[in-house]
Amino acid sequence: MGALKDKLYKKIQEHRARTSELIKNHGDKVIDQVTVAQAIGGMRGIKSLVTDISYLDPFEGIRYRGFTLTEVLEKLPKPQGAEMPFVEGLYHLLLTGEIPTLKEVEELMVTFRNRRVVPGYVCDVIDSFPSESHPMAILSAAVMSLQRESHFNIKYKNGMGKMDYWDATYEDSINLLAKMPLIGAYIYNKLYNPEKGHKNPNPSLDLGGNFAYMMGKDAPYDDVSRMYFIIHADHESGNVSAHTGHLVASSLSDVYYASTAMINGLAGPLHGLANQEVLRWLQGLRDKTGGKLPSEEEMKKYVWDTLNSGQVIPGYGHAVLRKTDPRYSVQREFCLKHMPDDELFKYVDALYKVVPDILKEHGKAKNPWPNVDAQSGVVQWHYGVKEFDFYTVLFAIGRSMGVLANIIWDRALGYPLERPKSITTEMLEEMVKIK
Ligand code: NMX
Ligand code: MLT
Repeated sequence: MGALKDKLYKKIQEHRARTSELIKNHGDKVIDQVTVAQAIGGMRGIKSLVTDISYLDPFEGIRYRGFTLTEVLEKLPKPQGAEMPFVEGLYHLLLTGEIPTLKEVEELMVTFRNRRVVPGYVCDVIDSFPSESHPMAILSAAVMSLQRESHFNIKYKNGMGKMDYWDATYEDSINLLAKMPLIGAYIYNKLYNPEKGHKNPNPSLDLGGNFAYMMGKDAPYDDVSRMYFIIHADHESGNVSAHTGHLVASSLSDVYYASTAMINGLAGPLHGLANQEVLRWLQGLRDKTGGKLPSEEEMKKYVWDTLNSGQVIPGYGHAVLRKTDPRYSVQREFCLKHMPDDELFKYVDALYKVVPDILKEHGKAKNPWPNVDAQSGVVQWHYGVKEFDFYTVLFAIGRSMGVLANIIWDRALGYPLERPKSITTEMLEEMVKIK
């Protein structure tokens, strides 16, 4: 076993006893109740999933393994001269709960590098898509095509024991994570950069640095990539992408099936696709004002027009958060440092001053504050990635880390097939005695 897998195995053994104790001696304890509104309303707020990879507090925002984003960015080892940490270090943290040493990160980097070759048939799948296809559809198909590489499936067919499921899943997860950024860059270059074409990976670079290199971008886009992958990695396990990945994997579908499902869930405009919607919406505002920064009144009108036409304000609101998303704040800090005069950043900043009050007055959204997507596309745009259909692919690369870490732990702890119970409307009416 490698050092990371050894460490993970020890953590798994310790943790199994805790889960067994909870089920065996406290299995009947009630931890939540379900209302009619929750059953009809997307199960919002029901405590019915257990994960230790991350936890989302409505007012504080995300903590990865107990660390806030600010702490994660401060404590994880960084490449020399970089502002943002190694993405590989985050995966170590998500899996084990421990901040890795530089040596541990370097070992994981070597493991990733050794496994990042993307088979030619994956490139053929990507190349076969018509150029107007959405990058998320291409990513989904590319990851799906890798399914034949699954170790889990081979071992399962050969009678692998349940206690070993996590091990084969770990191997699959490293193989997939190592390839995801390369697949993303390949899709970008094929769709938007065909004359420059595909670049081979640079073996001396870390995951974030190599992604920037393969996208054909100079510094600080390497730090932008590290920041982007890290802040999008996980948001506890109830969000659509993480939950979908977990649900599909619970039937013992391998990580390629589960990650494809995660990607498909992320591609909706109420979830990950909101980052491209924000840019589309901002462009609409810019077009309306002929390219000049709109006045406060013009902005307010644009926001109200959007709401009155029955659309949502992309990048605002959240199912759990009840304050400004710290992922928005991390990116805002980056913008203030690196691109304070960027035109679109000024739009985003100006909107922050008007949108929350309007959403409060509108009276529907429970959270009037911006989420991660309000800010993320603007950073990409500034560094020349202007094809906003591509932004959710970046989200998906980051999110794979959280989803895969969760699936490994699901299997290590023997979480069963997920299968909630549904009831009919008539049963509900009977329960509340409407009829
Ligand atoms: N603009 C306009 N209306 C909104 C917004 C918004 N940004 N956010 C919520 N609402 C409406 C929502 O559509 C619902 O209306 P109705 O009763 O007519 O169905 C009402 O307010 C209550 O919704 P909430 O309970 O506040 O939010 P919910 O948990 O259902 O949905 C989102 C959460 C994130 C789907 C919602 O806030 C939204 O649509 N935001 C805009 C899209 C977006 O930015 N998504 C990205 C979220 C983060 N991510 O990366 O996934
Ligand atoms: C996420 O990152 O998954 C989104 O903020 C959505 C969520 O947490 O529900």
